[in-house]
Amino acid sequence: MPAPRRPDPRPGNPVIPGFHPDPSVCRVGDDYYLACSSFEYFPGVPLFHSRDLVHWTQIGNALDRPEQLRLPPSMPSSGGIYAPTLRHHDGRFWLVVTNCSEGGGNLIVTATDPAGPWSDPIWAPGVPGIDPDLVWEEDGTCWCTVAGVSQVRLDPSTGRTYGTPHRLWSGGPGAKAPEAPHLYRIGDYWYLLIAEGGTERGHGVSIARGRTPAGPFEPCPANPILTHRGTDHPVQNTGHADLVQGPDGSWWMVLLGVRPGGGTPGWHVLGRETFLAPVTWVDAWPVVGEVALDLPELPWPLSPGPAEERRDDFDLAGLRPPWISLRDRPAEHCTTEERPGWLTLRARGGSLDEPDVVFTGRRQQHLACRARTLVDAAEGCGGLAVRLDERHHYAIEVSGTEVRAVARAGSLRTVVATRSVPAGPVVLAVTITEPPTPHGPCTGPDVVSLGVEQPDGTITELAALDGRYLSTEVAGGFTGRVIGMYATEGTARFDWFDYEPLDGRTEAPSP
Ligand code: 6LW
Repeated sequence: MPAPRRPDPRPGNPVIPGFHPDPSVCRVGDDYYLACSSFEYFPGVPLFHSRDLVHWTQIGNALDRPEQLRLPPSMPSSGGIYAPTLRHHDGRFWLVVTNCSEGGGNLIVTATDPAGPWSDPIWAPGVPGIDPDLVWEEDGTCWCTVAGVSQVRLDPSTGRTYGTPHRLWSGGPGAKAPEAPHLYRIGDYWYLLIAEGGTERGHGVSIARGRTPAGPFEPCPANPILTHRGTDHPVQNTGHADLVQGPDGSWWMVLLGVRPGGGTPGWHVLGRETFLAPVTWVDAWPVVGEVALDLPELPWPLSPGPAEERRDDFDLAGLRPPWISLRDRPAEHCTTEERPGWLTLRARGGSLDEPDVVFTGRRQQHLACRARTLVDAAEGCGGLAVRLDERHHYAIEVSGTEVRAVARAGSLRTVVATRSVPAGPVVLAVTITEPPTPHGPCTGPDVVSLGVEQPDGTITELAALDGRYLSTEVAGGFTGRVIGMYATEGTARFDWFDYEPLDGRTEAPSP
């Protein structure tokens, strides 16, 4: 049975909580930058900045214009943007990533300021797979390495490839899914870091080294250099890593992991999160320290965490970087300019069960939290949802004077409860808490409560639902929960949205 989760520590791991998988990191001077996958959400590829590797502030999204990212309306969840690599070379940031949707492929964008703007995409159709990595030799030759693991020479400024892709090294015998390659020149060797075992409980990180970027590669005798498979560590599925060296010469690994909760087999609900681990070197091989919830002392002072902005009043012309919309964000369906100080969402038909419902939200980043929003649905139907995908979500919505709590799990969809409310704007609330103790082997990971706030501030609960149905172990896929506002009929307007951690960790970035 999985070990019970501990509450979120402060400061500590995960360093970027919530659905932020496949981290790729680079450093320029004293500044670190990190990019993650984003799948079916727009804008794509969230970008973070840090001075201490622990506190990260989202500074933008690399793919934030429709010319850079088009996701077909019918694309199911967990399609779209997979696994970027972020590097700094020759005075510019280079980001290579795969758009796995129809009409997509591997693309490169560049920027001088990682906060943007990023260039239009340079397509690289000759790159033969997902999880692309870029590395340069001293003479400027650039290699692109992909899952499998294979490699091709590439001109990243044109996307043109040269020669046929060649196989490098596929990890340990029998391990599935050799992927997430990153190639580095460190000292006298070229190191090929990969993930293997799949992104589930068998996940791990292995490494090999060679004298040239094309190999041959000699596997590390201590492989996998990181895995939590078969352990009761509170962080599971550890893998998909990237290495970075601090300005003081110390080495660090960023990686993805999950925090399963509840009984057996354990359900993780926040998606794959970004963790940090120290790295030392023995005999020219990296040794990964513990992926500890409470991080060890760092060799530099911690910088202050990002400013806490729990409430978004929608008082800017656009939306802050952490807001993500499903597949696209055309102004006619999602805008803060139509009624200043409000987010206006205009439905394009469909319900939350459709892949292209009009939905804008933020990642759930805390195991326990509360989100509330003031909605005016006089001209339609809108609400507040905890969304894993189109087949797994819980929502509280208002239409006229009726509030409904709705649950969708797999092919079952139910209106769980309804309540009459006076005409006019209403505050909808979602509160997520750990399940009551005692826990048993069948206890779910959390409880999702859907309610309406009364004028005196108390919340009337319409439904309290087992959170396991909004977990990756039930729903499948690569994402995590996103809490957000939606419109399914006419127009719904939202005056504010606030998100409050309830588990003691307060410094995570908020929109
Ligand atoms: C990604 C692969 C992986 O392409 O999951 O955990 C896939 N690793 O490297 C989707 O994130």
